[in-house]
Amino acid sequence: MGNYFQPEIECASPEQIRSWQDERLVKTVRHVYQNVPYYRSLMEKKGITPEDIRSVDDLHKLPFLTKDDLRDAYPYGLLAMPLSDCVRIQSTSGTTGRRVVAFYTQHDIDLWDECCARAIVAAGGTKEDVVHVCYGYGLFTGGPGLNGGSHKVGSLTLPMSSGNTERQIQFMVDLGSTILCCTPSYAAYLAESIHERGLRDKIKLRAGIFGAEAWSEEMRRDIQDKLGIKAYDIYGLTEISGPGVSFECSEQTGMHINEDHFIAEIINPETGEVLPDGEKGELVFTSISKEAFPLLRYRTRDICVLSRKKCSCGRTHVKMSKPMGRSDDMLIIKGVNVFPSQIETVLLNKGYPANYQIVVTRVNNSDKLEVQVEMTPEMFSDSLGEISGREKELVDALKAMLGIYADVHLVAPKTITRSEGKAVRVIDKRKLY
Ligand code: DLL
Repeated sequence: MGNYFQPEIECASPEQIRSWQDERLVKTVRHVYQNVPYYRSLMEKKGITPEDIRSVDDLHKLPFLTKDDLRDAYPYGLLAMPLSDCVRIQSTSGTTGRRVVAFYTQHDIDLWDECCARAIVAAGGTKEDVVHVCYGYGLFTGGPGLNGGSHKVGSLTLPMSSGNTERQIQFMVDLGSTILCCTPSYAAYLAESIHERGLRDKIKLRAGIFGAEAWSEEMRRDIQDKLGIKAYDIYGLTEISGPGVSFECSEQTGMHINEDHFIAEIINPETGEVLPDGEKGELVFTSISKEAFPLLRYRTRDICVLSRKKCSCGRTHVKMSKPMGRSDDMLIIKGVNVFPSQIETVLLNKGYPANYQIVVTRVNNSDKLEVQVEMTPEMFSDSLGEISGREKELVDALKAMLGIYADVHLVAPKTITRSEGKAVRVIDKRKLY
């Protein structure tokens, strides 16, 4: 238990961070080469040995690793420690293809908890806080990660898991929760439910730590206003440990990556070329402190930008922007690249709640984009003429943003299914044809 703002690490000089990275990278490469035949053969195919990797400057020589590699190697093929030294597994949801399973030694769990503790402290958390965790527990990393971080900080931890909104709100009121941890879509749903019950004055929340899915600045503002809190972003992925790979500080302008544990690169997703800081591309991570499941140059598919601009919080670790979508989330509709986040920005800017669904179909060999959007109760009481005027206004705004026509349907409040975990925003029916 303790103060997990660690200035000697989080505010270290770039030279110091670089020297940790050099040393830990060399050690990790040796570790996987010796203990993971899958890695050894990938490196041999590229004609390199651990001796070729002497510092971060040599990182580009290593092969990339993709989710397909993880699926090929399922379940034990990338394990770098004896199974008897592992104490935990976590896993991705596995909605497409085989699940990915990540292994942890006790050292790996401690490191992960520490990363989450840093995130909680950056959101103003202390041992006086009541941390309400309603990310799912179990194989998903959200619940266990924030739970471990909260313990390290010494806060009172409510391991609520997801679901049962009635009980969530009851505990929030009764136990005086001060920090809420869940997906942004569930935070929006909780905010809506708290308002409906007239309980806004009975809750003591002052901060939220929201991640695991894309959310826009507009959605942040909406949640902050409705709950009267400051909402912080947190990012991570199961393969690299879970939440806490990066987190926001009070500046709210991007997430500091824990560079003493992870090296970040941005690459051109088409060519694999490494891009300079400030350019948009695919985020690639190399974990340099993990024992059981260290990954070298893992392609996340998340598209973002890195920034080394000085941060007012004093932390020196590089910041990543909010992911602007995943390269595999991008929809190609009528030949045009469409990110769901672009649609969300238009809707929230026009005053709609973040309850929407994007449906893509193919009619007569042509793609059709439909956007179903919930109205607020006030809009719902408008006349039919006014509602169709609103639909037309949204069609125009979406055309201006995307460059293509979208069929817009305004639907009654509460029609679109609420999510307790990651929201399902896109239904691409073309995959069924
Ligand atoms: O979502 C880990 C996590 C749990 C992060 C709780 C934050 C909070 P996975 O289920 O493996 O792990 O999904 C990882 O989710 O590659 C991103 O595409 C997306 N993602 C995670 N955090 C964010 C975020 C967890 N803050 C995938 N903003 C990642 C946008 C995010 N996308």
